[in-house]
Amino acid sequence: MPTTPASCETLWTHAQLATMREDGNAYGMVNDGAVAINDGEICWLGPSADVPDWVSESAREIVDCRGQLVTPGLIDCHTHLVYGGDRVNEFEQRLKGASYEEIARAGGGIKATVNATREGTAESLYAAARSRLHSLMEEGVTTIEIKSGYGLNTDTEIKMLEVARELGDKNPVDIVTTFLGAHATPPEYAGREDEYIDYLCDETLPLIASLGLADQVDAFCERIAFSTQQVTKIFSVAQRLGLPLKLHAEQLSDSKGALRAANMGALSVDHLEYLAPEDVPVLKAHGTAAVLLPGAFYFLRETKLPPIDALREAGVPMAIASDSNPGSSPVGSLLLMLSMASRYFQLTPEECLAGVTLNAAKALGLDTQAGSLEVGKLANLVLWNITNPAELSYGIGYNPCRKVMYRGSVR
Ligand code: DI6
Ligand code: FE
Repeated sequence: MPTTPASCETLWTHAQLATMREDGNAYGMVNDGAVAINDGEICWLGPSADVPDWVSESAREIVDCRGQLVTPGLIDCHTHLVYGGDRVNEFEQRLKGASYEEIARAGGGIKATVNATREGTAESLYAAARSRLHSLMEEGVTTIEIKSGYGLNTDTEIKMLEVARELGDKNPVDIVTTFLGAHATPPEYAGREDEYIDYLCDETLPLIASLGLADQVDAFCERIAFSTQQVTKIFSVAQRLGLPLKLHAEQLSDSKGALRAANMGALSVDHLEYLAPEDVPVLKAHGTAAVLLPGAFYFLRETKLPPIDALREAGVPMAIASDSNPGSSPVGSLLLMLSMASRYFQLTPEECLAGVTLNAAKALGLDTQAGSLEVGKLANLVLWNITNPAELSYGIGYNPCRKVMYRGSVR
């Protein structure tokens, strides 16, 4: 039987290839490596000296990386990129002594952004989010998760998710959308939290699922937000609709949300400063990733550290994300999060890079197609102006990103 000869479109050679595959080598490194791309996917990868003839003979474009670092495209697995307005005035209040929780309880905080997001047109929300998106993309981000949660009514939640989808349609980046209706109680339901949850469960979430606007479902489990029982209710509906789960958990206190989410098979639990070390094995048992958000830790001047040693010891995948949002993490740089994760959380540079590649893919359930350089995975690659991957965590405010390939095309 004649077979179609294998061919490839692009070949990058002579790179320090930090594949991030779990092969026992630090960074899954291939020294002086080459990677071949065809039809948006990686079709061959190995030492430059071993490039097979079918690759070198068919490649239409060959890029000599001159010994520089190539990594998988970065993944920001937790953002609130779409929102109206800003919270600069609240920042000033906090500098004069008010706490994040006090401001939230006084009707500011998330609620202020809800008002601005309800008032914003889809066009204005798109324009503001696009500029934030581009800041992240300039550093080699090729996949971004975006949550709703500043609408808190059906129409505005839909508007946010449509804007997020539009960002993915119009920009060379993959967008994963998350329904976060249970982010806060809207003013019209003040004091009637359970009724708000029922509204989300009976009306908003089923409609959003039927429109295909959400890839996953998140909630904020916290004493200023929703209880584990309320979260369980919305998660049960999500499960019935076939949507994967994740949870903002243990950010300000230990309400055992992470345990509940892991027991329900959540892809990730996020924040985790107040997670009890003894609860960590439950995350491991259910394959739930831990998403660390050093930008919020920094911006809220948190001092309680997530249980990093316990997470590491248990082998829970640790992801790092920007949590980009106007209230607790006004962050436009994922690389800065690597610096913060290494300095505040003592993550090694290898853990930091895994946190924005393979482990971030795990937190989104995308690790079969993204997060590492492996044959058959998406051709999302970054060529950096550095040779040692540790420099990505070491530099503060540098952007050594030189070239980004997204699904096989340089953008
Ligand atoms: N935790 C956070 O850090 C963000 N949301 C959440 O559940 C903050 C959102 C905001 O303050 O606007
Ligand atoms: Fe968040």
